[in-house]
Amino acid sequence: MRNYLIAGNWKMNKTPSEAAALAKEILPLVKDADYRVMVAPSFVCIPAVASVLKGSNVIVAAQNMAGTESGAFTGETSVLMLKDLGVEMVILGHSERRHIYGETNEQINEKVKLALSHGLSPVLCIGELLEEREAGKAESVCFEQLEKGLVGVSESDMDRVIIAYEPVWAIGTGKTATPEDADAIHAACRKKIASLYSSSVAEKVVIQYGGSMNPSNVKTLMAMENIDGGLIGGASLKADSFAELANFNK
Ligand code: 3PY
Repeated sequence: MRNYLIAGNWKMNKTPSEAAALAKEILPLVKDADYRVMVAPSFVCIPAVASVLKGSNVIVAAQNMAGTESGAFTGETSVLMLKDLGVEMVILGHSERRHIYGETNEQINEKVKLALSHGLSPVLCIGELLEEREAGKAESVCFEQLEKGLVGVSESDMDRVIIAYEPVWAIGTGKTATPEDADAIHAACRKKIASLYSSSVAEKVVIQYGGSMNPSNVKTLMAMENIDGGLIGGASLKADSFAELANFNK
């Protein structure tokens, strides 16, 4: 059984004091979760959230980071700063970063390698646009994002890489891929990873589903063979619904 990960992507929501309050509310509700639980507040909320979650079972992640360690990069946040705050994971290549801010596969790959070299686990997001799905290109888009995002990542580092499949048309729209459709892409990505690395890496790699996962669809999604967790947007902003997701198996 893979090391499932239920993760909240809080995006650009909550002030530091609101984020700390949400973390406080979540903590007792997920303390007995059977799987890994992670939250990703915005950069400025990380110190407040990390201090609430210190020593708990909830992992603190960032939603992005710079592709370089330090220097003249106004407005950017470095992996060193994140590590110093106790961040253990970082979401990279979210579709909002790719499509609103124009991040390329090459830039995302730099970040993936930098995160790994500093001991952080990257959550590499992949996923197709609606028009790409309709043109029958869902798999090929995901394969390209996977392949280019993982250039130079060694087989041993793959232990720390998490993949999040987020069909862009299902993000923040309330539309979810059917469990079967999502599982088919997850299975295809696993095969692709086997061809890039080995079947044992592919068998172990955690592939989360993201895109309007919520308490009413989590069980059917998580019942699929190749779905190993969720990267959750809106439903992670309320303690009770996030807790339901984290405890989906109870
Ligand atoms: C969503 O579910 O809206 C997400 O984008 C999660 O990252």
